[in-house]
Amino acid sequence: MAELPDQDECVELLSRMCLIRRFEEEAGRQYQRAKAGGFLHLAIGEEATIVGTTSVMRDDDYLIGTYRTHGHAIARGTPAKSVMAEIFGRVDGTSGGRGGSMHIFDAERRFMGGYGIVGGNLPLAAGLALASQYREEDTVTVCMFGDGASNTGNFGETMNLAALWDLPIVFLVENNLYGMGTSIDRHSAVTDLSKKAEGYGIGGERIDGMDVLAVRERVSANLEISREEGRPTLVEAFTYRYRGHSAADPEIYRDKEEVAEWQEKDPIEAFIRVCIEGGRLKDEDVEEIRAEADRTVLEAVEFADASPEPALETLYDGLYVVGETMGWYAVDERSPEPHRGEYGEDAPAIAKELAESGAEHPSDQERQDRPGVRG
Ligand SMILES: Cc1ncc(C[n+]2csc(CCOP(=O)(O)OP(=O)(O)O)c2C)c(N)n1
Ligand SMILES: [Mg+2]
Repeated sequence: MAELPDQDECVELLSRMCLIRRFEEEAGRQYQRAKAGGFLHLAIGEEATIVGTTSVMRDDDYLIGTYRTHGHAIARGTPAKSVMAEIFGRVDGTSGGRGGSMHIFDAERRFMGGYGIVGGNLPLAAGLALASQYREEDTVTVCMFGDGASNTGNFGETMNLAALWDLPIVFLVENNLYGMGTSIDRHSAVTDLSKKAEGYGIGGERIDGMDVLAVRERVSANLEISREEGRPTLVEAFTYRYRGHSAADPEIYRDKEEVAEWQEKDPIEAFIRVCIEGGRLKDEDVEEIRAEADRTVLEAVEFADASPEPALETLYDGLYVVGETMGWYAVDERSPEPHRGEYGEDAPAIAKELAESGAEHPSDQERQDRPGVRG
């Protein structure tokens, strides 16, 4: 059993977990009220894995996650109101309202997103760690991803390079037993994910992701290995999401008993028990922590609601590639030279003009007439 930290640390850990839980519940409620567009993936049940990990990271370490990362940003210190405003698609959101729930990002706190492509954050994590190595900094990148992501080509490619180049990364698998509606024994040939990178030279260990203290202890040890020895490590944390994959999941792939069984091991309730038994917290402290989380989240909703939507004329700001891509587009039809709108200050204006002139698919003849189209 991991050692119980001092009272301040216990308050901090519980406060973060309660804030994330309350935030996620409210985000789900607001989604039902059509306050957010796109998808919404909640991490209720996974709080100990998230908070245990971030609580032992240094401020200058990097964290990168998936599309289920409202809590990761909050755990890293991003204000709840900025995360809520992003979910609402408002200008005061972490990505100016352009990313939404799946693309929370906070470079200042080194939370590097927020990605919708399953496994897409793995090679990016390698890039972050390579940057640390290149600059001779002793920062470590923590890359969190799901059990499902361990089946992607990116997983193998990233493990190989990370091991080959001795990159300081802790790969942290949030094994919640499902990739969408597919259980791990139906989606992964090797179900012990701590062993899945062994063939690439990266050993791993399994931990109880519902126990915040166990997560802290083992992630801390792995961070030190990656930092001191300059090499990748892998941790598989067993956790569980109580809600469906996304807000649009009817959950026909698991029964209610299974969910209830995991709820018995609730990471917040379990930690409260340990803190009370260990004399670190009293019932009143717990009540106050919950009330504070409630206040913060309700303020976050108010803030998000009052924040304006991005102005229409900013629609094309921040786009990297514009021009013909604003209408129909196929890679093999383009010539190698730069295209209209891909350079110069007039790019946003051209993009707007093209979009306004209609994005409908052109006729075959029009396609043939376009410059660079091979007959
Ligand atoms: C490359 C890619 N393939 C498929 C999808 C559709 N998709 C979204 S989430 C998901 C499951 C991922 O499960 P897991 O990695 O276990 O993460 P979890 O949702 O359980 O946190 C899939 C298949 C996608 N977003 N990206
Ligand atoms: Mg999963």
